[in-house]
Amino acid sequence: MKRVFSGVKPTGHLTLGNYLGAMRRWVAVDQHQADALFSVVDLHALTVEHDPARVRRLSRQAATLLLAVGLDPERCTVFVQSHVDEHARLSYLLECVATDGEMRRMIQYKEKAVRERARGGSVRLSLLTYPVLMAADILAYGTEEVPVGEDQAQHVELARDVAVRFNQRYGHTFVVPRATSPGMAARVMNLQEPTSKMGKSDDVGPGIVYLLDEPDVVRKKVMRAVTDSGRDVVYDRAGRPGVANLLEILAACTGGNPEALSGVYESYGALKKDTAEAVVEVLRPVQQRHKELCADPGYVEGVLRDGADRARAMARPTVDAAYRAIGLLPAPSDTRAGAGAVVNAAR
Ligand code: AQP
Repeated sequence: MKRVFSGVKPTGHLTLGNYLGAMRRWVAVDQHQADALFSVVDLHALTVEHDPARVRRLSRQAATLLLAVGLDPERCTVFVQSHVDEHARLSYLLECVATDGEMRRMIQYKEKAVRERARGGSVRLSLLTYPVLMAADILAYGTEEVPVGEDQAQHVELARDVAVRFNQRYGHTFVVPRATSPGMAARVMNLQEPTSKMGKSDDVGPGIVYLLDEPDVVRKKVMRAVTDSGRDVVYDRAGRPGVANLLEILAACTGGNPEALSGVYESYGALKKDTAEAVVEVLRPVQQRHKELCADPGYVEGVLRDGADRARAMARPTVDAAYRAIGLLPAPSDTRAGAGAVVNAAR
C-alpha cells in the first residue's frame, strides 16, 4: 500500500480552502487507498509572531476538525507533529543538504517575510528554513504521495530535490515523494480579494469562510463576495476571478463543473445564493460532528496519543538510517534494532 502524508498548520481557524483543497480528499480517497498519516503540524505555526495559548487552542481545534471531517483513526494515523521528535531530528540533517539559495527562492518565504516586516516585526530564521522541516515531515515516513492544495507544490518539489540529493550523496535512504492535487478547488480564493488565496492566517476575515462559521455568517460572506463590473456569469479565471472563484466553490461543493455551471446562471445574485447554500450544506455535518467531539475531549486525546505512537514507530527507522548514512555514530546506548547493521551498510 502506498504511503501518504499531509498536514494542516494551526495558524488560524481552518477554512473552506483547507477543506476543499485538501482535507476532503484525505477523507474520501487517501485514507481508503493508502497507508495515510495526517498531522497538525504545530511546529510550523511558530515561524511567525504567535501567541502560545492560541497555538495550543488552534492545535486542539484542528485535530478535532480532522476527525470531524471524517478521518477515521482506524483507517489512518492522526497526530500532532511536535509529539513525534523524529520531525525535528531529521530537519537538521536536511538543513545540511538543502541550500540557502533554495530557501530564499520559496514564494511563501518571500510573501510572508514582506508581511512580517510590514507588521513591524522581524523575520524569524524558522520562516526561512521551515520548508526543510516540511521536507522532514514528508521524508521521515517514506511518503510517496503528498495530497496538497496548489500553494504547497513548491514545498513538495523541495522535498523531492532534497531526497534525491541526499540519496545521491549518502546512499539510498529516502523515498522520493510527489504532490497530488485535487482537480477542483486546488486554490480557493479569498472572497474579498479573489486574486489572493483564501489563507487562514490572513487578516481579511470577511473574505474567508471558516469551517466553524455559523450558516448565517457563511451566507453573509458569500453574498458579499467581490465579483466584478460585468453582469453575465462567465467562467474566466484571469478576467473574472471573483465569479470564477464562486463557480469553482459551487462546483466543488456540488460535484459539478464550473464551466457548465456558468451557463446555468443569469445573475451574480443567484450564483451567490446557490453557492452560499451549497457551502452551508457541506459544512453542516462537519459542524455537527465537531460539536459531538468537543463533548468528548478524552476521545480526541486518545486518538492523538495512539497516532503519535504509531507515527513515531513508522518514522524512527528511516530517521535513524539517515543519521547513520550521513556519518553520525550511533549513540553508545542506542540499542534500537538494526542500528549497527545500517552503520555497516553505509560504510
Ligand atoms: N485556499 C486554498 N485552496 C486550496 N487549498 C488550500 N490549502 C490551504 N489553503 C487553500 C491546503 O490546505 C492544506 C493545509 O494548509 P496549511 O495549513 O498548510 O496552510 P494554509 O491554510 O494556507 O494556512 P496559512 O497559515 O494561511 O498558510 P500560508 O500563509 O502559508 O498560506 C494544504 O494542503 C494547503 O495546500
